[in-house]
Amino acid sequence: MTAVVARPDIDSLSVNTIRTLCIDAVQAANSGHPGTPMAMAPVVYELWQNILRFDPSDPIWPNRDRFVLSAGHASTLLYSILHLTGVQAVDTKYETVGKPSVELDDLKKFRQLDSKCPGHPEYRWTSGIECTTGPLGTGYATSVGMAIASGWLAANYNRPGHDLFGFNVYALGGDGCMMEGVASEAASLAAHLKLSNLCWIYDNNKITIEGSTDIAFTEDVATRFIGYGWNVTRVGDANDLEMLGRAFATFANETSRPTLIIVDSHIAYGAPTKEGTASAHGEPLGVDEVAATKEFYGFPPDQQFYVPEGVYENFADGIGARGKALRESWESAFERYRAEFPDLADELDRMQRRELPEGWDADIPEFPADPAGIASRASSGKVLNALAKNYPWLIGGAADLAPSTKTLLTFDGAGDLQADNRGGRNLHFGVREFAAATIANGLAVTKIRPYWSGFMIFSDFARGAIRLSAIMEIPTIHIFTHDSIGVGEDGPTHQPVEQLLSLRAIPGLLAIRPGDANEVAEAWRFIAQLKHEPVALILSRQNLPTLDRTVYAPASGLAKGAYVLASADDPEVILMATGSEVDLVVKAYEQLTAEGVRARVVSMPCLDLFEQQDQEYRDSVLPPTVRARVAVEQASTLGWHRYVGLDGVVIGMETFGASAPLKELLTKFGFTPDRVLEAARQTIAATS
Ligand SMILES: Cc1ncc(C[n+]2csc(CCOP(=O)(O)OP(=O)(O)O)c2C)c(N)n1
Ligand SMILES: [Mg+2]
Repeated sequence: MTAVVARPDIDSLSVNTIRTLCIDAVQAANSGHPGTPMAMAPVVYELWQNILRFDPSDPIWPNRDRFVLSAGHASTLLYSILHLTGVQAVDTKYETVGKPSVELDDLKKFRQLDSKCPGHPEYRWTSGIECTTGPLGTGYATSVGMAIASGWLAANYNRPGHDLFGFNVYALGGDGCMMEGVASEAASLAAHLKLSNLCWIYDNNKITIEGSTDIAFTEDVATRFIGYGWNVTRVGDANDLEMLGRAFATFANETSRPTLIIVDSHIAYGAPTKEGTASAHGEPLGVDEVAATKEFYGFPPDQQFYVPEGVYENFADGIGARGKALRESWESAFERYRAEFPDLADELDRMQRRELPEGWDADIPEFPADPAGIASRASSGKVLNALAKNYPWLIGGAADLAPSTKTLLTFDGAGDLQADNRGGRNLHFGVREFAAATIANGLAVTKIRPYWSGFMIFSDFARGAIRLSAIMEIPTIHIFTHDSIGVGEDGPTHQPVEQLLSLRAIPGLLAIRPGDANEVAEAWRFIAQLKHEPVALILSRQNLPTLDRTVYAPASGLAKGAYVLASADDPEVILMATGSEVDLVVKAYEQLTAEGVRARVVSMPCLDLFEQQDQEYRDSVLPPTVRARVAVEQASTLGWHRYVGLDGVVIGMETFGASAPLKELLTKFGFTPDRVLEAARQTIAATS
């Protein structure tokens, strides 16, 4: 049972209101975790009411401080504070719609279908939620991206006398967040970048689901973070608002390190009933315990979702008034800035709405036909540079593989993002794929356009963040090179097999695997214009011939996901492929055509996009009457039967790859013109 200061002052009354709202929401849902919200209520109260530069009446004001609830299972804590502070709902056009983001009715429907209070906080669904959390550790890591974004915006857009940007980022996590590797990766990078605008609060309650942290987590967290280079401070009692205030002041005064505030707390179980304390960690309290707990707080035991008189007013007078004044003064500062720097202000406006700058695509190259060709990672590097030059807020980097992924921006002024150059456009994530993707998401929710890159095989390491980008509907660009057994000698540990399929399986993520340099150019043209869809751009290590587009259809067909490259009238067989295998099916098509077989060849760089096209278009590319079909892809065959049907043939990977020169691998695994021709004849025979 949490020791509560039972004075009926407005601070405790407000804290206890947060607590009882959380208790009631969890009880109504009969599911969820009330303990942590109860214990952390004073922390969130102190931060929101007295520290956070946030205006509930405009929760998307660009220079607001960010609050991330990394312990997403404590979501009722966030919903309660959004409700009590009166945070307003914002629509997809970035307009406030004149209604609260979270109403009491939403809290009453916690975890029910369509409630604004889902089980875990969801970005874009409930205004005031800065990023989706729930997978532990990822909120912490995402907050690092937000803190980088704050410095980047300040470095690029502040001008003498115009301190437009410089917001702080707070993230609250628990033991689980501290155990997860992604938080460690991100913490290490945050210290390297000297992100003094970043404050993590750690609820050190020494308990997780299986019980005491003694069973699995006995490290000295403070020492670890001091080792990273963080400023570490401690608050001995989560209920001590004054000590919490002092800890936040320590953070505010720190100029060269991120700050970790370790808050010792005791997870709240309800007050004991006659039968004893019934609730276990992560369960509703139960009716009797709820009543006993409310009595302990001095609240009417039989009233639910009760907000005592004076509580809304207290928040309105505190964060409400302070936040509004800060936001209004920022807005008038921005108008003065706009008068002096109209072009920069225009960039900021566009950025906030995810619109592109004028002339963004002016330098996207076209590649001449070339049988020797160019690796798609290399053509991507050229296109990315041509695009980024005209798209100032497109920034990113690699997880220590830029020489391989070709993502380095090399034009004048691009610069490296480091502690002494916060406005640089080349990020160095280090060998930290999961943090790289998560930090990229943090940049994306701050409206900077991010990309990060690595080897396709290690997309698995980042998968948790890739799917979060899709859930959040943010346009993070995940770039993966070395996309198949085309890697050759590196062998099976480095040769993706099931990754392509698994990326395609993430709803809303567009997995794009271009077949030649001009498809790469079209891919980037398409990606640049996306506002709400994340992308996995999948690129080869090895050279791919550049198709002669006077013979084959233009690469702009990529925007439809799949398109006919060339076809006989009334084809009797369809050959389809993606990425490096497009060349193989093109060669087979030419051979079949020379033999008098009526063939069609289809490039399918993005199956997700193809599925979005109407039936008529899809049938025009793959006519249902043509049942002789061959699909070729150096990846798991799973999924392709949808396109080749019962009579078709899929040439793909059924096993792991092997370490050998590429040519030998192609023969071993059947990626040869002969094998494709044989498959074509086989399927024609089967269907005629
Ligand atoms: C990555 C991940 N793994 C597992 C879970 C399931 N889970 C939810 S809460 C929890 C325990 C969290 O303990 P802690 O972070 O200390 O929070 P507390 O229980 O103290 O509130 C776990 C394992 C999760 N949400 N995310
Ligand atoms: Mg805990």
